[in-house]
Amino acid sequence: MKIGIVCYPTYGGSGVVATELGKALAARGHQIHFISYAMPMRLDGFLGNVFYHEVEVARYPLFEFPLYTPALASKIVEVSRYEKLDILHAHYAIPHAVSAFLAKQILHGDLTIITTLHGTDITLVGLEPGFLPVMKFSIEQSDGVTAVSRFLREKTTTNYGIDKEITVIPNFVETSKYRRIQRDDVRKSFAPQGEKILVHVSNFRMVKRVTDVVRIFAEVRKKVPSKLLLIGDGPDRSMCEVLVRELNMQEDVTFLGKQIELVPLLSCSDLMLMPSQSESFGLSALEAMACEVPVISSSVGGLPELQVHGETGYIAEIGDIDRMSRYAIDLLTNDGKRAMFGAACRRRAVEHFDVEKIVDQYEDYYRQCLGSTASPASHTAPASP
Ligand code: GMT
Repeated sequence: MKIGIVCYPTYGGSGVVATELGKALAARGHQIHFISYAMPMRLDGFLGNVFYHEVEVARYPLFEFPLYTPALASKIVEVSRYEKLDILHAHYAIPHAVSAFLAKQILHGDLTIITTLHGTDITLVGLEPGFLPVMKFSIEQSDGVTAVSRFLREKTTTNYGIDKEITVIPNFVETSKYRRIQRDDVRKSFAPQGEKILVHVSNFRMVKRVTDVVRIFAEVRKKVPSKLLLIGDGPDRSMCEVLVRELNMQEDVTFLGKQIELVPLLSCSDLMLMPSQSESFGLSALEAMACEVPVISSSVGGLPELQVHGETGYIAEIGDIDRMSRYAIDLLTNDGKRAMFGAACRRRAVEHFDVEKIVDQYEDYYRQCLGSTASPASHTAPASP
């Protein structure tokens, strides 16, 4: 198949899922055309069957705001016409599903559109009165809609009153790449005295409650010699840096900023903290689980679909720093239990969320949508060996 993938290129789960999906599909012989305003973060190095089309947004003194939505629609039309796309897969509904709808109209319907809902596009941003009618409309107009968790499917149906079938296809991880490796050098550089290592990965937005991570660590550190690695960047990072200094923990907390190579960092971690206020799935928790790192998380959104309380980690109410700290101390002071949880994490990642299984589901879904839209011309190319 020839598949266009529209996504955000930035450090965030939806862009990561879109990029990893495209790469996996390309490896199966599909031709993949990424469309975005910058090169997606994980689209590193040359890959056969993968093409990248940059959306250029014209600037003009009259425009106070960049006109991304029509520029993206025009780019979709161009790529679809000249590359003869079978499918356009939009990741994150705002504004991608809107541009996709517009492009389909211009193409007289000759494009099958699939929208994947990821999280705040539904639970936060899309609910703004300024967006809601357009969101509802563009989701309903997509030929296929998927959501990354059952939670998100339910939210979409209830919040928008959408009467359309939404298929749940969970996020995934490449478990052959995301696996625990021996990196004593990395571990030693952060924890020279054999301290335990806690890790958090996010885009440091308010919903991630990164200050809770710092406060949990402050409690843990009173009982367990430990270090905290904070990976990622975003609006709340400065506030967290201030908090770390206020709590006089600079020696034990490292802000690593955005990192692409997560495996060595996750491999030397003992525990991941994800105390989010909202989380439709929690992709970075899954990546940690694949590397045998148990997770202490809040109970929100799709997190209980991902991890099993008392088996792959522990789940507590949002903001219950006390309980999360106790859970963390329990796991960090019990090596046998932590190893058992780590093994359960890996098993769960491999059995339920491995890239190959989930990409099978996307391929089936593409075929199903192509079948039901009965596009006038089929551009399907044979898969290369
Ligand atoms: O909704 C967002 O915060 C943006 C999005 C992203 O691009 O990071 O994250 C969402 O999509 C991820 C991939 O499907 C999920 O793993 C995250 O849980 C989800 N974030 C939220 O729901 C807050």
